[in-house]
Amino acid sequence: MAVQRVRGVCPHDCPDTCGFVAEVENGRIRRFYADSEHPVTQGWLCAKVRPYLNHVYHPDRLLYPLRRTGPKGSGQWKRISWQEAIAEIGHRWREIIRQYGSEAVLPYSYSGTLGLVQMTVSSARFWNRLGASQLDRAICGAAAEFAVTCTLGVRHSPPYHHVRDSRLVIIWGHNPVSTAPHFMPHLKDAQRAGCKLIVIDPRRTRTAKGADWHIAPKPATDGALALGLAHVIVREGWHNEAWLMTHTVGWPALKERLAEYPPERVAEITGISVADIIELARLYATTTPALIKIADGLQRHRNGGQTVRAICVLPAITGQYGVRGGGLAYSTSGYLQWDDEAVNHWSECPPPGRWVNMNRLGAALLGEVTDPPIMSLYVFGSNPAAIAPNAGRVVAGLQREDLFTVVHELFMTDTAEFADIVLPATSQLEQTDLHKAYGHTVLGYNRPAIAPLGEAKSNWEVMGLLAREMGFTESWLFQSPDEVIAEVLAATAVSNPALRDVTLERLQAESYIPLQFEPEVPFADGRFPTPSGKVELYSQTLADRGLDPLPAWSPMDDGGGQEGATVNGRFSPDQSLILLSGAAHHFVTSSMANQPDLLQREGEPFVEIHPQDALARGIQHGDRVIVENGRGWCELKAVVTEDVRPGVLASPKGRWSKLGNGRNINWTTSDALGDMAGQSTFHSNRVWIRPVSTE
Ligand SMILES: Nc1nc2c(c(=O)[nH]1)N[C@H]1C(S)=C(S)[C@@H](COP(=O)(O)OP(=O)(O)OC[C@H]3O[C@@H](n4cnc5c(=O)[nH]c(N)nc54)[C@H](O)[C@@H]3O)O[C@H]1N2
Ligand SMILES: Nc1nc2c(c(=O)[nH]1)N[C@H]1C(S)=C(S)[C@@H](COP(=O)(O)OP(=O)(O)OC[C@H]3O[C@@H](n4cnc5c(=O)[nH]c(N)nc54)[C@H](O)[C@@H]3O)O[C@H]1N2
Ligand code: SF4
Ligand SMILES: [Mo]
Repeated sequence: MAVQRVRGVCPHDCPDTCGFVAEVENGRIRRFYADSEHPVTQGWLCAKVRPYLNHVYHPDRLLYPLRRTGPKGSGQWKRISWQEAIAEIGHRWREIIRQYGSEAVLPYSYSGTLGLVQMTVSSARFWNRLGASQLDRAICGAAAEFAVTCTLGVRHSPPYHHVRDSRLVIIWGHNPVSTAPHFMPHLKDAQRAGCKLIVIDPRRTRTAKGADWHIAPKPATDGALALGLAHVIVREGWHNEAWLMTHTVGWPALKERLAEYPPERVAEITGISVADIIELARLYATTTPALIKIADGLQRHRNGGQTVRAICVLPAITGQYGVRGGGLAYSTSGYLQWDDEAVNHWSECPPPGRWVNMNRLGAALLGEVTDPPIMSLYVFGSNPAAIAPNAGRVVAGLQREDLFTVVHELFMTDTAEFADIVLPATSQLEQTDLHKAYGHTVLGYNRPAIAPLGEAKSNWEVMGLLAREMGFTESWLFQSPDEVIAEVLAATAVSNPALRDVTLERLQAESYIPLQFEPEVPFADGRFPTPSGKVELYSQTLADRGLDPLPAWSPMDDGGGQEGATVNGRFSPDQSLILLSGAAHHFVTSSMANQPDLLQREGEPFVEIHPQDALARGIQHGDRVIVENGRGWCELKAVVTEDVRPGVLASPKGRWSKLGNGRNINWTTSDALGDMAGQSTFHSNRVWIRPVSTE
């Protein structure tokens, strides 16, 4: 039989949204590789997705629906049919809805796939029609998205290759070697042509190792650093007063505010010397074009929104917005927003249910959300027991005997272990979808390469089964994936000219369609779609919400949850450290963290600690250590290294608790919300660390 080449798109939470090719023979994929014709992927995939066939054909793939037969979490299951599974879900939901109302059902999904059909529409239409609780999807970048939108009006970002025109790049709390790898070849070329790279991160990341200058501030002090740089720039007269007068609102007020951030004070807050602050300000203001590149890790702090606001100030005071090779690179999401009504069909649904912040899952399940309480949880495309903050509370919530939990998954994850019903999900190679990206503007169509393995079904297919079971009849609940794509494309094209000649048929024929947006350099036309039409250094939107309308810095303020601690004596404030848990190089959060080959490359779960901090606690390289606070604890291997600054620990996110000793780093992280948009605050995490041997 002939070999078929099928093009697809990487579904994972990554700005690169690569194109790939699967070669299929007799219904099985023989080869899988990067598409050399995809303009961003350019023929290579990252370390995580290169061995993707091991993921898709993993012997642990869930292939049939399962019903729990023992106590929750006991791992006792019985295979059932899809018909039985759906009937049981319907039966339980009808009972719950009769007694508590439909808001007692909470769908929980996030970034297992970023596709239009399998994520966006699958987490909208059916649940809206049901009148379920709405999930506030604030776990990742909510504060930065809000802060950037308040300040600049929209999330527009230059194409990766524009960095070739930069003379200076500041990568700020972002680790693209691991998290946006296809940016790197362009940056490397720029560096070879003389561009200087500065990385600001408390940890010497893979990205920082390739920098000319690595600056390691204390965590959550970047807002002060940014305002300190602005202070110096203005004091030295390196700012662009004319640009500020024309393109911004609130410059006089901000200028006054900057007086509060002299380098001496900022040095105290950040742990960066006065001389370094002045030198950084000088380099940034006098080497142009200068690009500042951020992502979301930076703002996963209690003060994360204001941190991003402060950083947004810098390209404004130097007049760098709209300059090719300069400005701010954050996200391209704002270029293409799917038509809200076509995605949601709000107008044909009951009024939206109350909002539940996904960062508060544990608390919500344990009684924070009442009237009605959450009586059923439906999880898909996410692994909250491993990835949500304050995991001890999440797991306690999942253990509730009276909670009816359904998990739709490819694998028996930490979360699926607590389900009443487990449903098998298709992988990207078995489903249809359309992907926009947050790092570029190439639209990609994913065609299934193979039939679903076992009895696996896609998210959208299950939504149709559930809709029928619940007695719904609206045709938009039962469209094929291609029909969903065609409807949303057509509706979005009405207001977005870039989509005018993009059709399903073209996508099917061409697979990848690079979209063109004007101007190519963000804000080169001087237009900022804020209420004032200018860069809002002073934001009335923030003032209206009772937030500080000017950028500011406040301390991060996590107490380590000691309030609930039973081991008080252990937690003396001066012994505490701040634990950062950013991206692992070989996983996408918890996706792929069950792949033997990738697990081997990542090594056993570890925590990095500075030699000084290790010495003070009697910790040696390679020791088993307990990382703990009032919220919980987990056991890791100590890596003693100067790659983290004193006072800081680093341990990558994404580990499956069940593949270790039952707990991962999120047993310590905080479920407090940040200063803007209900943001998660994973990195504002005060912990204590000790060798396992000491009690
Ligand atoms: N390989 C890989 N790629 C991924 C992911 C993954 O898990 N693995 N996850 C994907 C997802 S969901 C996302 S949202 C993106 C995130 O992409 P990034 O934001 O690039 O990744 P993070 O590692 O979360 O955070 C970046 C850096 O922020 C630093 N940081 C934390 N707190 C502070 C601070 O206060 N100040 C400063 N200056 N730096 C700080 C951390 O040390 C970390 O190195 O990556 C995506 N890509
Ligand atoms: N400590 C700490 N924790 C963090 C973070 C941090 O910085 N530190 N970062 C947070 C961030 S930024 C994010 S975005 C979240 C990400 O957390 P999640 O959104 O939960 O992402 P993943 O861990 O990748 O888990 C996705 C799950 O979806 C499943 N899946 C994949 N495709 C499909 C599909 O088509 N259908 C179904 N039904 N399932 C599918 C996968 O098998 C996987 O188990 O993690 C957060 N957790
Ligand atoms: S995870 Fe990112 S870099 Fe890796 S294949 Fe997917 S889109 Fe490309
Ligand atoms: Mo994320």
